[in-house]
Amino acid sequence: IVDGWFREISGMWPGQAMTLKVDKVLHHEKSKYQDVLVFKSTDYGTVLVLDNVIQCTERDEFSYQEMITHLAMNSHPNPKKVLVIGGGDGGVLREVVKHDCVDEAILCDIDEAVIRVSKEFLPGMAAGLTHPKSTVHIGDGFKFLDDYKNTFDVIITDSSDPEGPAESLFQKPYFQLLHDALREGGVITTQAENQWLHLPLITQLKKDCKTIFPTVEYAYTTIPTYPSGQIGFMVCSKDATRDLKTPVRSWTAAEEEEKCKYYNSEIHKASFVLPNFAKKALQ
Ligand code: AAT
Repeated sequence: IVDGWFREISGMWPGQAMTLKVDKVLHHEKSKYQDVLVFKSTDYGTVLVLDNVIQCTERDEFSYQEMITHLAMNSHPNPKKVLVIGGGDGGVLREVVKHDCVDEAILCDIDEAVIRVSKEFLPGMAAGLTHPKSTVHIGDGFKFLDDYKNTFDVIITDSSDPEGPAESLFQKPYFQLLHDALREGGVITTQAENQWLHLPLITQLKKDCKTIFPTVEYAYTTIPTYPSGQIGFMVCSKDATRDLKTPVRSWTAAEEEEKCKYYNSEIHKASFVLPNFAKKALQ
């Protein structure tokens, strides 16, 4: 923070940096895994930052949390058992339990500090952590997954960027674990970075996924406070006949408006439509 502004400077997005005006620093600590900062911004509500990278702001988090969740959930005919890797703020769990068919939602985040500070400073997201259907584990997602075979209908990886504790969650062995932890017909989504900044990484990720899953697609959402204003998702299914671009379940228009601020079944389809430069790279 310099002169009252937080600047998101990182080698992962060279030569550019999102800048947010700080009203007040609410919390700052070094956890076992990362630097954890929470501040109140002047215009984006409360902001959670890990290792100097913005994880969420109260103003625009719904775009990311709704899309990473409902793209997977609505690509499965009847998800009952759902796992979230990462997502310690609770926002993805909050979205998962909007689906009445869900019996159990389990979350595994590596850092207890994220869960603790979210409960204190981000109650709108942390509500997902204490929902009656939710169970929270603290641990490395990679190691956690290794203990489960043929168990989950949907697995959502809401992870931080590949520099730091989430590095293994972007590599091929992790996707094999995801595949094996799914039941038949299972679906995954993962945080899959930005097409303007990380096209080689996304291309490699898609290639790796294709060797493991029969159906693999990249989708993206718009979000002002993530680098370059967008973030993508790798969406994969164990079912070769599943068309991930078309939801297999949808809420009524009235329900969609009540439940979601960003996601609807039209935007589900549209989020897979890529500009030519990305489409070509990901072919
Ligand atoms: N919904 C908020 C967005 C996030 S949070 C990413 C979470 O992943 C953090 O809580 C972090 O503690 C957790 N995490 C990192 N590594 C692991 C791991 N190995 N196992 C389990 N959880 C992990 C993502 C923001 C994306 C930012 C885009 N620039």
